[in-house]
Amino acid sequence: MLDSLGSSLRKTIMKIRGAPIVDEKLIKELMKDLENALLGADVNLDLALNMCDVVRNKALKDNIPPGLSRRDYTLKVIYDELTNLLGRKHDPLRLNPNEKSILLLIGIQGSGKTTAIGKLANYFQKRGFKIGVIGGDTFRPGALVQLQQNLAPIDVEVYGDEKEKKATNVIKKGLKHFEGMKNINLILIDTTGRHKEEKSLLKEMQSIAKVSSPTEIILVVDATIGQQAQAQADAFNRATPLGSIILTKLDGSAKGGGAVSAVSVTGAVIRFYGDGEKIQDLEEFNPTRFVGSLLGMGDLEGLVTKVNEAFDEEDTAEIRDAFKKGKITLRHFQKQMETANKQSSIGKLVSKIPGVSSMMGQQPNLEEESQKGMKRFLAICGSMTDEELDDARIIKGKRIQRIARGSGTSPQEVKQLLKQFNQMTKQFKAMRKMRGRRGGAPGGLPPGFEGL
Ligand SMILES: Nc1nc2c(ncn2[C@@H]2O[C@H](COP(=O)(O)OP(=O)(O)OP(=O)(O)O)[C@@H](O)[C@H]2O)c(=O)[nH]1
Ligand SMILES: [Mg+2]
Repeated sequence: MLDSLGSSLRKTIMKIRGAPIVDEKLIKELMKDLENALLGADVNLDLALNMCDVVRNKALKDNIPPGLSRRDYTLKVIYDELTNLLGRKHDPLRLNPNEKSILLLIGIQGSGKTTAIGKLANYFQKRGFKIGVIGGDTFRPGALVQLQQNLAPIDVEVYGDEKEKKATNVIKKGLKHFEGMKNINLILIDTTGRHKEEKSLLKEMQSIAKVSSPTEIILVVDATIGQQAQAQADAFNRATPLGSIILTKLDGSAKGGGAVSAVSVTGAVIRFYGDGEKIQDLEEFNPTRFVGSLLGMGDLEGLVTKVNEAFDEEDTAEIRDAFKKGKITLRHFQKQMETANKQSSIGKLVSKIPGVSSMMGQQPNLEEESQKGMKRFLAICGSMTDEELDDARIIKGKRIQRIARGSGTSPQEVKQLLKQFNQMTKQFKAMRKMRGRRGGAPGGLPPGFEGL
């Protein structure tokens, strides 16, 4: 997968590892290699240059915690920035097995729709779903036979009607056919590959979506087109903000890096990628894992953990110090949340923080709600200036409006967060006083605040 990009990136990593010292000269040289690797994979010039600038600046200018080498830190920065470039978050497709889900696949001619139907059927069958497939491609002769052949190995029923020439009619009939089957809980709809460009494709998509009410519309994009994938993803995003993307043919594409970064820059969600013609050649798209495999992560993984821990320790020391002085700010909370966000059992962690679960407008122990609340909290803090994070008292009037706009929340939500932050700092101060009197360890302090 993405062999040439992977191997040139790995060469850059080896160079850093083998260099006697990591200085400005070496970093400059490495950034040239990195730039060439990215441009060679058809990553957009501005994106590639911007990423190299960020790496250069961080590698040379950031303060590195004691005990960590500039070499290790530089490697970690490259890993982080590549992950940013290739997709910020892992957003897997989770379907409710207790409902009948419908996935509608669309895409221009030859993008890999029919193959992807087989792959998705296999993927979800392995996860316990009972699947029905509708052959909505009424255009290409033999389309139905191809679909049936694709699905034969996994014993999935395909509904089709070769006499029917109107796609919407076949789909309506197919849905009716599966409607009566109580055990079917996932219907996959293949569509016609008549379209060579986005406009006519999106028009057809809208008419099919009208008759099928899909749970999700998935645009299938051929990764061999490299950064041209951006135009498709953009047009699709505008037409259906709730859709997602499958990138295909990443195995055979020298331009795969360009396609992945181009789609990622549009903010579209990439759910899966195809890396072969066979039914099992489908992978969930997880940016960190994806970059990990590009870099030959095995040995980098330990390094990433080490660097994260070094920074977390520094943050914790700073927060401990602030607590001792009774000067907790929103910035400290932001840091703690970011750390908690990286960990897996967020719900449990968050519910341990006194006042935080209510601060984020949620029921304790509801993991999904916690994540939403945490995201909202981080979005609000992310729209504050340094000055505001350091002193929440100045956040009033116009500042509240600006923060709400910047974070996609309402002024009420910002006010709510501020109000609860105030209550929480009071609670902390009270705890500090009590400890001062009793001299014992407090119970129920948040993660990172224990042992203060
Ligand atoms: N190497 C590789 N080939 C793929 C992948 N996905 C699809 N293909 C191949 O791409 C070609 C087109 O795939 P189809 O699934 O028929 O594409 P389609 O979008 O249904 O095509 P139309 O219905 O004609 O629009 C076939 O030869 C597939 O085997 C992939 O991930 N890797
Ligand atoms: Mg097809």
